[in-house]
Amino acid sequence: MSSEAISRRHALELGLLGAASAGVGLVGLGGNGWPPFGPGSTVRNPAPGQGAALTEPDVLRAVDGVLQVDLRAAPADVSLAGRTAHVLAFNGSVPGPTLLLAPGDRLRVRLVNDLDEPTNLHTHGLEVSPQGAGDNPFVRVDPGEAHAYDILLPADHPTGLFWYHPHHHGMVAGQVFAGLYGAIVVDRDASATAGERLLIISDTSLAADGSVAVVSPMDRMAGREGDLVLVNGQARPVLEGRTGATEHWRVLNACTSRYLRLSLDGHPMSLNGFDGRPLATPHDVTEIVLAPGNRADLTVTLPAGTTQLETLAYDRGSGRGMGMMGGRPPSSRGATTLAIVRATGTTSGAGAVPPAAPGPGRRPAGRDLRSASVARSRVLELATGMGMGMGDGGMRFTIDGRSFDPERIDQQVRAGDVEEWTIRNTSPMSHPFHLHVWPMQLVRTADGPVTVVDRRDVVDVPADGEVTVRIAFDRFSGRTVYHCHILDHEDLGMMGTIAVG
Ligand SMILES: [Cu+2]
Repeated sequence: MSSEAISRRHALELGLLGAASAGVGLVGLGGNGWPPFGPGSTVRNPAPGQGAALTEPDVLRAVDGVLQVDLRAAPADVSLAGRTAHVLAFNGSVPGPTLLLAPGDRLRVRLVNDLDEPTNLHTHGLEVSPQGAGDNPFVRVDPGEAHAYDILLPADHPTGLFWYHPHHHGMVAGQVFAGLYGAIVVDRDASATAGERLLIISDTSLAADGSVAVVSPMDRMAGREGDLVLVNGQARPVLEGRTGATEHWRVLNACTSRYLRLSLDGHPMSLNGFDGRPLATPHDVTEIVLAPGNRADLTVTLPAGTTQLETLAYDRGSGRGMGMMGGRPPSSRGATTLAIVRATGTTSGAGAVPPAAPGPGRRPAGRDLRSASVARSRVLELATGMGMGMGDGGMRFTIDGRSFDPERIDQQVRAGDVEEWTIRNTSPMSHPFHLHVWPMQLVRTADGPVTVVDRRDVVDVPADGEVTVRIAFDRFSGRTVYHCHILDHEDLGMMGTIAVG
C-alpha cells in the first residue's frame, strides 16, 4: 500500500480528491518494485536488499568522563533496502552514531546544521538541565550555523536506552522521517555492551527517485506512517544467534507516528525496563506496545530455527468524528516483519547467559511517588478540532485549548514539588504524551491503578481516555516543553511549555 493509495482513499471517502491532488505534493510510490511492507504483509522470503545481517550504528564513547562529538545534520545518500535513498542524516548515517555514556559523564555536542532549514537537538529522556546549552528545545540553529550543547548527566542518572533527534517546532516530523535520529545508551560501565543488541526501529517512505516522500496534510493530521519499516536503517535484517542463548535487546521506537506492537512469533520475552528506567520486577510478555519515542529493555532467549520479529496490527484511533479523516482509522495497519531471527546450534550451547542475568547496569527503580505528598494536581486536555490557521481547512491540535506558543508559559511549577497530572484525551485518536527532563510515574491508566513503579517519559493516552501520573520536579529548574510524540501533531501545535523554578 503506498501513501498515495492511502491518501487517495482518504480523499475519495471525503470527495476531496481534486483538492488533495491539487494542493499538496503527493508522491507516487506505486510500481517501484518495493516489497509489500504494508497491511497484511508477512512475507517470509527476503526480497532484494533484505536479509542482510543486522548491523549497528557506530558507537562513540566518552573519554575520561566527556563525550565530545560533532553531529553534522546534512543531506546524504544512503542505501536503504537495496536502493540509494536521498535522506537527511547525522554524520552521513541512518541512524546517526550511538552515543555511549556513563552516569556522571558530560556530553558535549557541536551540532552543525548543513540542512536548508532550521534544526536543533533534543536528548530524549535524559534527566538533564533544560537551560542554556543543555537539553534546550527553544534553541534554533539556522542553516550554515552550529550550536554547542553541553549536557551533564547526574551521577545517579538511570541507565538504559535514550535517543536524540531534532526538535525545532514545525519541522520535527519531517526531519525525523527523513533520517535524523540516533541512540544514546547510558550504562554504568560504558565499555561493556557486549552481548547486547540495539534495535532502532523507524519508518519512512521513498519516492520513485529515492527521495523521501512528501506527505499530504491529511497524512500529517493522522500522523504520517512510512511504507518502509527499518531496523537500524535496514529493511528486514537477520539476527543470527545460538539456539537457547539469552540476549539483551534495547529497542527504540523512532517512528514519527507509528505505534509498534512487537512480537517474536509469540515467544515470551522478559521486559526488564521501559523508557530507560529499569523495572523493579521484570516480567514475561509475548508482545509489547511502544508508542513513538518509547523504548523497551528486553531479555530474549532465542528459539530454535527461524522466527520473525514483527509489529502486529495496532489501531491508534477509532477515527470517529475525525472530520478530515472521514472515519478512517489513522493507523490500523497489518502485521509487518521487522527482522528475521535465526538461531542455530544446540540449546545447551556454551555462551548462553543464565536467564536470571540482569540487564546491564540495572538500577533500582527509585523513589515511589505513589506515597509522596502531592503539592498540586492538574488536568491537561489533549484535543483536536476543526479550526482555522492551517490553510487547508484542517484540524487544530491543542493542549488545554491552545496551540503551541514558545513565548507563553502554560504550567508554572515550584521546584522540588511532586505533582499529580491527569492527562485527558478528548480526541478520537491516541496521543503519546512526552514530558522533557522529569520522568512521569504511572499512577492510573485505563486498566486501573498501577501497582508497580513504572516511570516513563512517553505515556500513551488512548482516544477518549486518560492517564494519571506523578512527577517529582526536583533536581532541575528551567523552562522546557511537553507534547504529543506523534511528531506531526507536535508540529501542528499539540505542545505546551512548563517553567520550573
Ligand atoms: Cu498526537
